[in-house]
Amino acid sequence: PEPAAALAVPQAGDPALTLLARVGAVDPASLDDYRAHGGYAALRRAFELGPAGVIREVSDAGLVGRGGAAFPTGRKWQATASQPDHPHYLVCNADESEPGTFKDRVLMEGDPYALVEAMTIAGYAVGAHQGYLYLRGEYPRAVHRMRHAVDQARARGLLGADVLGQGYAFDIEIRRGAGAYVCGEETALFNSIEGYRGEPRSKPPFPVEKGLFGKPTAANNVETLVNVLPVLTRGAAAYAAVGTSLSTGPKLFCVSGSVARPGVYELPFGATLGELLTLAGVRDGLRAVLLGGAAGGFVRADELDIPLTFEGTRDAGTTLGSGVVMAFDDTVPLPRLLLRVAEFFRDESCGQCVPCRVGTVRQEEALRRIADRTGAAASDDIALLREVGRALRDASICGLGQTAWNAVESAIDRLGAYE
Ligand code: L3W
Ligand code: SF4
Repeated sequence: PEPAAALAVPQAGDPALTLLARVGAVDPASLDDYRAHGGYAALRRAFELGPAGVIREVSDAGLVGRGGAAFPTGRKWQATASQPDHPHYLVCNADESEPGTFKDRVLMEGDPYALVEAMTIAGYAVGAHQGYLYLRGEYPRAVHRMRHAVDQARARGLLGADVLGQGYAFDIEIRRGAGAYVCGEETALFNSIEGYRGEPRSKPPFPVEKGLFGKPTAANNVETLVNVLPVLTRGAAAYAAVGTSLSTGPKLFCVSGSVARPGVYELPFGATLGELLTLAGVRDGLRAVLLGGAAGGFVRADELDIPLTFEGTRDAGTTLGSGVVMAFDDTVPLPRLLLRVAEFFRDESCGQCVPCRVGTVRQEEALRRIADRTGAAASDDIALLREVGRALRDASICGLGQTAWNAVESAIDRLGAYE
């Protein structure tokens, strides 16, 4: 049977969609069906434009990364392509592990050839001949479908020594993760591929200069890469006309929690949080919404007019992250929920740096003391949480430690969690 995540795509097959248009409408096992649904038009266009032309289109489209940090994709590709050191690599980060994120899974399971085509275009643009798809280990169906798609593409001359007879060599190797959240951090992911422990490296140097095997590497999220297809088939201007001037194009949102219709929703950037929740059938008694996942932050039920853009959420003092929208009604015990978030970070910390290794433990201890207490939180535990949170944010090596206090802080300051 199809997994819940794929079945839960509420608008599958809707021709008005861009990223989800083929999901549910195309046979994910059939390269011919993919082509019959417009597949490989973008790669042909890429060969017409040449690598520099592709990067120009992606830059002009205003495409920014969909993994959470919104870094401009064109700038990343240009920086990789211009490195004198060789070989260059293309890495697709499909280690989708942020709690509440399941959009990349739906793309890979429902439209796997789209990712193969998009990775080929990205590799061509940055001058790579080898791409790696680092796929979350807990996604066996996505692994199966992506493997099949890569094999079929290779058998039909769409990967390999001479892609589409254009004299460009490119191939894709799939690597499975082993369940560590931190391996979604790009440099930990490189270490994992190289056979080392999945521990993040200090940045800079950025991967565009020294990435996988110490070579120039463009690392992009699945959804980011799939966006390159409409950028090329529709053109940069048409793509950039969707959304806002700073957040262009369509975005996938992963809606879960206290809603009638959880699933992956595709909307143009700029819709409000309230509009999205109405589509998903928000239930009565909404208390809070967690945006951006465990690494993100809570907003209140009276803040649903926040625009779902990178700049809109930032201006509202929160984050869009990778597109997580988790709704909580007033039956959810907030102290227990925050304790669960803290347990997650303590569990997933790689232990390499002290602020995170120790800080995530101290944070969990304080939240457990608070959760186990029946009355109001002791102010000294809140003060301790703030002190630990500051150290986590300021001194951790990677995003895991830097964001481990975000949700707790927002629950205290925005929701008045312990008042
Ligand atoms: C060249 C520079 N490249 C930055 C590159 C950098 C990376 C990208 C973003 O992710 C986010 C966080 C959460 N020259 C560069 C440069 N780059 N400066 O741009 O970099 P950075 O460091 O801002 O972010 P990051 O460490 O890659 C942290 C979000 O990720 N997050 C979500 C995780 C989960 C998922 C998922 O499950 N799919 O994404 C967790 O923290 O929002 O903003 O490529 O190399 N000067
Ligand atoms: Fe490891 Fe945490 Fe330090 Fe990141 S912040 S390197 S996960 S210990």
